[in-house]
Amino acid sequence: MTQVITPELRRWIVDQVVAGHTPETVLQSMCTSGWQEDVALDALETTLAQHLAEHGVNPDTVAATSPDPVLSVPEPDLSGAPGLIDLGDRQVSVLTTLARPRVVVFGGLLSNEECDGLIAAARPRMARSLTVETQTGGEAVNADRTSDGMFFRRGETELIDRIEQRIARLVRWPLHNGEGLQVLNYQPGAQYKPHYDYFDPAAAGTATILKRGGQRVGTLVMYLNTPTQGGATTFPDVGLAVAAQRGNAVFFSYDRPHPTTQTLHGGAPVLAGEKWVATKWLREGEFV
Ligand code: PD2
Ligand code: ZN
Repeated sequence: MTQVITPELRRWIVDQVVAGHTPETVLQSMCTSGWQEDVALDALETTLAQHLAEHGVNPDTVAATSPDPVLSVPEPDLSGAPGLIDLGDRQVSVLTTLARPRVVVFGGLLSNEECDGLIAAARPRMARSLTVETQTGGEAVNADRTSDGMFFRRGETELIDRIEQRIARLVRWPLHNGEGLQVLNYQPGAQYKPHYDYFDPAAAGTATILKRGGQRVGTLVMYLNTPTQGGATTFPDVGLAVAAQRGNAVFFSYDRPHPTTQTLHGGAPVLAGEKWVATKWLREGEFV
């Protein structure tokens, strides 16, 4: 009997693994439901390799990392399900929370003046975005990110220092574990294809990158303007889209550098108007 690998089967396999089931368990389920073991194994391997390649992940990552939680992560204090969090200099609203992937959407993290101040300071320094290149440990232009970008140094200006201190209080994570703020500008048509923000443990350049503060364990994307159309931050594994609204922010954390965190995310194409964001990446240890 020939067994056909349908698109539905592929989707089911990916869903099982993304939900945290090991490939061995998925194989067992397939065999229990009548698949020949060698055909099932082939379908599983082909499907997962294809899925990982589509998302730019080295398949060795899956074998190289443990399924157990390994890292502590930043986390806002949401005990008592507050509608507002008082950060001393500003009250921030909690708009949406999701347990897995861990996602929290905040309202009013930045004032309009702070958003405009960041854009004005970043604008003269914008250049085609580079991403950290895990193959080499350096930086490279990435075709998956069609925005322009720049980095501020941590504490570079009074405005940046104030915002960084506020973020540290919001997610209860040391200021010194944060990378410098990155500002991105997307023109119509620009996007950031789905990716993971952690560094691929199996990539050759990762050891070098990790010397500066360890893994990334959390991301805060702050929206500095409201695009006319498009530009949401999307989480394809769970079908979530966070609208870009000036002053709001989306936070997500990842307790291991692994796709089971379901933190695959992207910036949807801007359809009309432009989009400005500032991203704060949080490391395990002090970022130097
Ligand atoms: O601009 C965004 O929405 C976005 C999406 C995905 C930003 C990032 N990733 C990032 O800065 O890592
Ligand atoms: Zn990202």
